[in-house]
Amino acid sequence: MAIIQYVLFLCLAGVFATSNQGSTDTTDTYPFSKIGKQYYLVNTGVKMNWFEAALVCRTYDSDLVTIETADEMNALSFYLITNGHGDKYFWTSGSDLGVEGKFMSLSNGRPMTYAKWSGGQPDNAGNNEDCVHIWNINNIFHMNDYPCTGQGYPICEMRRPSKSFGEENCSAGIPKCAIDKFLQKYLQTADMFNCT
Ligand SMILES: [Ca+2]
Ligand SMILES: [Ca+2]
Repeated sequence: MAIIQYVLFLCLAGVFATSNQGSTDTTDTYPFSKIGKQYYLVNTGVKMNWFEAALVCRTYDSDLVTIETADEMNALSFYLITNGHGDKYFWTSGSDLGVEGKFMSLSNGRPMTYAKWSGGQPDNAGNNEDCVHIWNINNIFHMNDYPCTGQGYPICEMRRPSKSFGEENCSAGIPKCAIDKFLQKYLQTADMFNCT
């Protein structure tokens, strides 16, 4: 009898472990903190160059921050100032490494849609400023192009779930459902090129 109870216990433990994995993904945000409407990891442990900062964020399955709106910029600026980081430089995902003067986000591969440059920036000083950091000018953080090999701290942005797969019939946090939707869309698109 004791063995049956033990087996039952193991089965139930397995069920609960599985159900825990599949639920409440959205509340499991550690070590990211909510700043404004999104989650970020502001890493002020070690200064590093832009390339290292991008890699650090990847180790957290995240990306260097792409600041997309004035609200996002203001929320980050307020957080950094009020938490005693007003004297530090922080890396963002922006760079014009590919084509001089064309600032792109390393995180999403697209042109930067928002910028809050400080006065006279971007100036590509010394023909050597291709990475975008934020720095504090008069108690508000602004953007500046800066040498990619310069030093700063990473701000990593937690990835948001993609909404492009038609999630109306999918429960949140079930990757297989998203993959199924993606494949459906892909196959529909592929059919367009099938002329036979
Ligand atoms: Ca540049
Ligand atoms: Ca500059």
